[in-house]
Amino acid sequence: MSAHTDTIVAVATAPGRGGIGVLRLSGPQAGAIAARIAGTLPPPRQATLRHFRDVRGEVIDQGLLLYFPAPHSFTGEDVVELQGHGSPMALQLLQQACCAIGARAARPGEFSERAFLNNRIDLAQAEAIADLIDAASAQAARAAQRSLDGELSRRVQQLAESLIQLRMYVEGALDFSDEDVDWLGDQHLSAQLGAAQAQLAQLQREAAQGRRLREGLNIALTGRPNVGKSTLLNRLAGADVAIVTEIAGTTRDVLREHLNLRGLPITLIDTAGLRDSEDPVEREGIRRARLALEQAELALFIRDARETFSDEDQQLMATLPAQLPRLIVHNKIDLAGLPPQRCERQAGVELFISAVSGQGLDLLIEALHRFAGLQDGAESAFSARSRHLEALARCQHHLDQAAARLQDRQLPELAAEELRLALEALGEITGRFGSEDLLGRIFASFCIGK
Ligand SMILES: Nc1nc2c(ncn2[C@@H]2O[C@H](COP(=O)(O)OP(=O)(O)OP(=O)(O)O)[C@@H](O)[C@H]2O)c(=O)[nH]1
Ligand SMILES: [Mg+2]
Repeated sequence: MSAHTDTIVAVATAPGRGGIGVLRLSGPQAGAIAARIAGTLPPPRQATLRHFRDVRGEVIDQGLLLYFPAPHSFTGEDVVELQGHGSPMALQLLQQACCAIGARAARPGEFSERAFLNNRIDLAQAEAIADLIDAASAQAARAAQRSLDGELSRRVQQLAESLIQLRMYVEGALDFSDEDVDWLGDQHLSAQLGAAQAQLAQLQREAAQGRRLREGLNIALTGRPNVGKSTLLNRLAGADVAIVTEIAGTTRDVLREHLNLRGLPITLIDTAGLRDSEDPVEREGIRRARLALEQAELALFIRDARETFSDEDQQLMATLPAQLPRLIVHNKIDLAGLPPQRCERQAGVELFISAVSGQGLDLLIEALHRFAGLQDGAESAFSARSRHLEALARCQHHLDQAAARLQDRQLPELAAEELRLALEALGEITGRFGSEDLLGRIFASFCIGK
C-alpha cells in the first residue's frame, strides 16, 4: 500500500467560475483535515451537506462532503471531496484552510500518480486519463476511454503471456540441452514464435492508429509551383494563412497549420513548389521544403489537373523521400472541367479536386481518414502514445533477435535473454519496469488536481 505520509490537496475542477467547484484531498490526514473544516466526517461514500469553515471557524462555503476511506478510492488512499460552489475565491480559501491544517498543494498529476503507485491503475491507464481530458474529438475521447478501461493494457498483457510461454519453453530446453531431443528445432517452438510475432505486429498497427487519434498526422503539401498547394491549405484551414498568387514560386517559408479534419488531428505543412531555380531565396525555400518532407508521414503530391500526367511528374515524385507514402491530388478540376473523383491507379490513390470550388474535398478528407486507419464507422480500439509505440518497437527488436538466435540454434541462452528483454519492453507500457525518471515526466504533463 501507499508509502505516502503526506496529504495532498488540489482543486479538481477546471479553473474559473462555475456551478460547482470540487476540492480533493488524498492521504492519511484527509479525513482529519476534512473533519476540522466540516465539523464531522460523514459515513463513507455518502454525500452529506455541510458548512465548510476556515481555521478561525468562519464559514467559507457550503456544499457536499464525500469521504472515501482507503483503499476504496481513486488513489487507494483516504480521499475526501469537498463539493462547494465554483467560486475561484472560495476554493482558494478552502485550499488555504486545508494547507493551514496539514495538507500540501498537489503537484500536477499527483493524484493519478498515487493511484498508479497504489496499483489502482497501471501507467497506460493513467496516461489515458490525461488523454481523455485532452481529447479533441469524439473518436479520440472514446478511444481514450477504452484505454482507461484497460483495453491497451489487456492487449499488452496477452502478448506478454505468449512471450512468457516462449521463454519458459526455451529455458526448459536449456535445462535438457544434454539430451538427444532437439527442443529448439521443434516445430511447435517456431510456430509459437511466429504467432507471437504476428500478435505483436497486429498490436503495433492498432497502437499506431490509436496514437494518430491523439497526436495527429504530419501531412506535407508538395508539387511544382503554382499548382494550388497554398490554396488547399487555406481551404482546409478555413482561413487565409498562406499567401496565394498566380505567380509561380510564391511560397518560400514552411508553414504549419494544426487542423482537425472531422476528428482526425493533422498538421498540414505547406512548402515551396519544387523546381530548378536560380533565385537564392527560392532555392532556400526548396531546400526547406525537402527537409519538411523528410519529417512528414504522408505527402499530398498536388498537380494541375489540366496537364497530362507526364514523365516530368514521375521524375519529380521520384525525388520525394523513398519511404514517404503519397496521395496524388489533381487540383483545379473546375478549370479542367473534370468531376471530383477518387481512383486507385498503379501509382497509388489519386484524387481529383478543386481547392477553389471545394469539389472533391470530401473525398480527400475521407482518403486521409482511410490512410490514418479511421474508415467510416471503424474506430480505433484504444488510444496510444509514442511512448507505447517505442516500447513495442523495442519489444519487436528483441523478439526478432530471439528468433534469429533460435534459427541458427547457436547460444540459446542469448535467445532466452532476448525474450526477457522483449518482456521488459512490454512492461514499460503498463509501468512495471518504469524508471522514476519516466514516471516523473509522464505525470508532470498532467494538469493540477488530476
Ligand atoms: N480555378 C482554380 N484556381 C486555383 C485552384 N487552386 C489554386 N488556384 C490558383 O492557382 C494559383 C496558384 O495557387 P497557389 O495556391 O499559390 O499555388 P502554390 O502551389 O502554393 O504555388 P507556389 O507557392 O508558388 O508553389 C492562384 O492564382 C490560385 O488562385 C483551383 O482549384 N481552381
Ligand atoms: Mg504556395
